[in-house]
Amino acid sequence: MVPMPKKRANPNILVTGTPGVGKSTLCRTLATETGLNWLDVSKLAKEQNFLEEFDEEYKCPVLDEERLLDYMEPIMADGGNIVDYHSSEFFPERWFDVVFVLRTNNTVLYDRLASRGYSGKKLEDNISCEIFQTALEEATSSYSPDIVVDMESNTQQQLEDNAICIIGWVHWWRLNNND
Ligand code: DAT
Repeated sequence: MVPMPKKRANPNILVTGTPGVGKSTLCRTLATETGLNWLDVSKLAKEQNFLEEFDEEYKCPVLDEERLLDYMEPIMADGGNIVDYHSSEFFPERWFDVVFVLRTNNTVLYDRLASRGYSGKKLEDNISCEIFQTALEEATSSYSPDIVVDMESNTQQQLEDNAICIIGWVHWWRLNNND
């Protein structure tokens, strides 16, 4: 049964994009500046044991989406969360008030992922995803285009500008959604 939506005092935000585009770096600042709860889904899945068998081809564990969603449902119903994940299509559309998609220039992203220790197919696949704008397409096909915002995340200046923009949006949302 789909739970009834209830009025929330704080928004739920999704920050998505290819690994390495700067989601965690941005979310950390946003959580500090807004007091919203940063939910790093990869970390949560590890901590709560929502990872199933290991995918040898992609060299990563497979996520048990159903258990993850059940766990997140009451947290999201309360509002006030910044969800940080590289994929966006399996979350219920009703959870989010806004979706930010970070994007990074391919050569910049290549260097960031290489210095994180990515190599071979894993590195190439992530760069291809960024070239083909997979995260942006996934977000625009899963959520209303009105709430999907595309942001460049190549430089420190852009990181700061993006943070200021999102913090401003949170203030705006609070003003418009609280009596
Ligand atoms: P993600 O959470 O999307 O995987 P991250 O926040 O861990 O990415 O960032 C990856 C690396 O890139 C990290 O060393 C910080 C750096 N970085 C992130 N955003 C940046 C930006 N806009 N400009 C310069 N460096 C950035």
